[in-house]
Amino acid sequence: MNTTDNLIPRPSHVAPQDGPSFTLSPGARIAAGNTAAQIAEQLAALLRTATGFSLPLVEEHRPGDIALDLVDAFDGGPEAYTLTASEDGVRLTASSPAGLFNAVQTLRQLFPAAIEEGGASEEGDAGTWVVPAVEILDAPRFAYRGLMLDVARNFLSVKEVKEQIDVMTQFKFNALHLHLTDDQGWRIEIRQPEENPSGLDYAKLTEVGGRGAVEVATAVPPRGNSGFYTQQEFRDLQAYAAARNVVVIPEIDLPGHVNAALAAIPQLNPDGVAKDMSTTADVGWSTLDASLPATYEFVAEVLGQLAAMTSGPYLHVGGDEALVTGHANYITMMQEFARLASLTGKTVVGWNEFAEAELPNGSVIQYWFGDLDPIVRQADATAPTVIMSPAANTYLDQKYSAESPIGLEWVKGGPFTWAEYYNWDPAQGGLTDQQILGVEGPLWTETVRNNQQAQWLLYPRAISLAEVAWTGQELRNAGDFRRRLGAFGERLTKQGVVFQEAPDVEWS
Ligand code: TNX
Repeated sequence: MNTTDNLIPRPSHVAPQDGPSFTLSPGARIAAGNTAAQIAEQLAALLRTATGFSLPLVEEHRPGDIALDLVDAFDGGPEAYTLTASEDGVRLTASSPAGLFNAVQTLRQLFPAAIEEGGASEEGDAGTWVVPAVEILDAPRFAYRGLMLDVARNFLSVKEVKEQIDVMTQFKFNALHLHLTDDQGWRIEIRQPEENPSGLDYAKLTEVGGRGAVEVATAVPPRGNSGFYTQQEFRDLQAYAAARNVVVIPEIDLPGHVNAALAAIPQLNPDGVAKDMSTTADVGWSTLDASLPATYEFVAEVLGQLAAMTSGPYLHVGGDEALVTGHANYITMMQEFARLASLTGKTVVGWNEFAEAELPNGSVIQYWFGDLDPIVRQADATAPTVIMSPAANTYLDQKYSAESPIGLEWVKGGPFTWAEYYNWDPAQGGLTDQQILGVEGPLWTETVRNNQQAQWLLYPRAISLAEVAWTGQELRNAGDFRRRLGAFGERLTKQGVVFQEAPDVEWS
């Protein structure tokens, strides 16, 4: 029988009960009020596929059912939940759909691994679907638990990104940062505005920039995929994510990493001549020009449209590796870009370099490398404004070992396995939990060409990050995590998820 101690991420309180376990029977129903119906339907869909039971949605529960309850007050915030399972039924409670969604992910892991199998099973399987008797009380350590996909170097279609969302959400990730623009590609439609003083042709961003991609000899195939999202597709993607408790954070990388824009729009160049598109994986060689009025007009328009099509509260303005931008120009531009971004009503996010500029109140700093001290000093002491992505603990694009066929290897301290991404505390260098919004693992895609390759770099390391972001430091233990990771292998395999079979893990 499945046990209660294989859960990932590990919940705050798990109390196995002595009484008889719960068995999902062919006549079971899923009970949920109106506001929880969407989550209940997702649970029903998952269970129907594996069990072949009809599992109708109903309003009132009776013994033998799974009940989802939205309640008013709740300790632990909107994402907290309780789960109780006994012979009588399963009951999930939370104060928000997000909390119920989390509860459903936990319940999924309490069923036997066969629950992950597509294709309804035989009738003789009634009796298989047993959940151990348990009481769980759970809440996340951090509000923001994210992954980043670099769709600029290598484009991933809406369908591919949705598949990534399907996998990440079972680990209670709730944020997906999309790196939409870079030197090699521009991935988001920007429409021609009515007010256009400098006569910029915004359609060229995707006409020219959307056709680009990176090219790296060791990648398979060497050239990345090109493409872009229409505004409609971007909205559709966010709706899909939101239904799964995932907020999308779009990034326009500024003022460096902008060659695709410089190639699309000649007026962004001081000589008025469009650059050529580039496929090199080099970084830090392009920049916007601080003295051109078109620069600010362009950024205001792009961020304005991006904010209008973004349902979440964040806009990411990049700010990393502006190595050919003079310092004063960098500060001038980043300050103005951050101001323009906050004028849209969104919370501004940027890579840690941008913290050198004067930022709107409440701006979020994504720490990835360098001196943490100034970030700690600048971080709001009372509000969570730091996302922790230290490269040596979170960079999912790095090789697992020198033999890894794909991945980069510039981050010092490697090789990077599930253990390096598990054994660290986001509250470091004087940062407190109160100052930390959360944790994010970026997947740069210089060497990634499809979802299978992406998954291989992501898993199992992203699972480490999920537990770092969710579970209190005092409850984390690498040895115990390794055991649970091994037990999870069977589920990943049944889901068809590609993962690196870390040699120090006993995979089921
Ligand atoms: C640095 S990390 C970058 C990216 C590259 C990555 C490769 C960061 C904020 N910028 O432009 O893709 O290295 O690992």
